[in-house]
Amino acid sequence: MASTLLSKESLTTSAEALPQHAQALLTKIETQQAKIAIIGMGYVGLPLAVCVGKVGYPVTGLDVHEGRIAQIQAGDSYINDVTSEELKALVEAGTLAATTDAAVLADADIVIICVPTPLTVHQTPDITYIEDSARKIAKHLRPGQLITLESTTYPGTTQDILLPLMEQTGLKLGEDFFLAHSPERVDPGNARYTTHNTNKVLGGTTPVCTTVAKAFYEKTIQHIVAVSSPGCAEMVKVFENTFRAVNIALVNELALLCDKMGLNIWEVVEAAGTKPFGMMSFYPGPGVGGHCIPIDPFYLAWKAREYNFQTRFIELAGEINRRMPYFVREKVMRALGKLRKPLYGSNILLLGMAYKADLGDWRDSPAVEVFDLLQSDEANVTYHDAFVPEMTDGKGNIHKNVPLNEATLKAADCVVITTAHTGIDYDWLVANSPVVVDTRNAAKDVVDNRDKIVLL
Ligand code: SAJ
Repeated sequence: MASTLLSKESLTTSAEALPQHAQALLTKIETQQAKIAIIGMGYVGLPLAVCVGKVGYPVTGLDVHEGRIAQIQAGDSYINDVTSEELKALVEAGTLAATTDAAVLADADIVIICVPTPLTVHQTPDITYIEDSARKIAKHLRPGQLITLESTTYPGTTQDILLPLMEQTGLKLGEDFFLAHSPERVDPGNARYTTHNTNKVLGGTTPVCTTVAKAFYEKTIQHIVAVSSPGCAEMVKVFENTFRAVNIALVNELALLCDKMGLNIWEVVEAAGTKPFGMMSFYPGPGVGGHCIPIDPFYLAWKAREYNFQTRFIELAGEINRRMPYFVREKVMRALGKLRKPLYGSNILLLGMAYKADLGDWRDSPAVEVFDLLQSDEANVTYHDAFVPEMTDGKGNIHKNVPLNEATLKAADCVVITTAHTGIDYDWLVANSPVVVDTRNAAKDVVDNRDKIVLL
């Protein structure tokens, strides 16, 4: 596979300069004898395990959830981007195994950390999963091992948190063990860009570490981009997602302004998108969900405060994006008002609970926040999402997916499109609904009954 070297000093000059354990590990990598362990069998770790297994490396998935381990062992995929067929084939071939037992780390030549990095209730980084994984690795650390952190985190995590835990074992960085950061770039549900063909950034804590990490990742992923340090690699990832969060917030702010000016933000964005250069299209919505965009920028904002630096773009973007569910509630109130109906006691059907189209992940979804807000105004709220059989609202109450049919539409005083799932007949939906608040412009191709559609 190919690779780009963005910094000449990031690699050693030649093979003979490599310490013995590095040379031994390179040989295992080249001959596909290297045993891989991946900690965290989620939407990053499981696709990576399958990708690595397909190349021919023996790979063991490690997770704390017994149920996930059982599903992997049964060849039953719980991740959209991994088919049960490909998973089962690797398990039955003995290439891919799964366990909750961290003792397997002692036998691994390469350990990859793919655990969640959420925020605490106070919007500060929660790296307890990374620290827990690092302690398990350190406990079993032996000469000849490469450790790479893929979880998205603030610049400095690999250098300041992982490295000391490994060095406490007495083993020497760059001689006995090798450490790098290589941020995951998984886009759940994206059939075009997969783990295998998405360019992969990596930065080793020493040039030897980069050399070893690059040798492995090149075997698995089409294109590697080597940078000068793990801190640079960590910053690359949070920059990518901050770029996205800020631009989504910009278009959300313009949606709020266009609402006041009587302009159609969707028309504005579509027309601006015809500019063939210097423009990138983002779309307004009911808020920003998922485990990346609403979270990653705040890892950077938190770290920046250590340098007495206020990341105002990040704070403002977060403020605007968090405001959008409230704007949706206002649009629903105004739509009902036109029908002389109060929000109180009205029947509201939300169409879509997932945080983005055509997948079932509803955690951190803005649709849940819209659901909670409308419930708090004592509307009778139900939802339909074929990808989400049930969900838990902000108060911990469980709600089941209701069928989407003429009866449920007729029973509704207002339908709110919160996720733009494909496969829905929006012409039929609008024709059979009293009014539709469309927060995603999902019904953009509907011609008849346009007067029933209220756009964000
Ligand atoms: N959203 C908008 N307007 C937009 C784009 C997204 O409101 O123009 C909303 C989505 O509805 C969703 C949230 O933002 O609620 C996040 O959407 P996303 O498309 O960014 O999807 P994610 O969260 O799955 O982001 C992943 C990220 N991948 C990694 O972190 C490796 C992100 O970096 C990718 O850019 C993104 O997929 C992608 O491009 O789809």
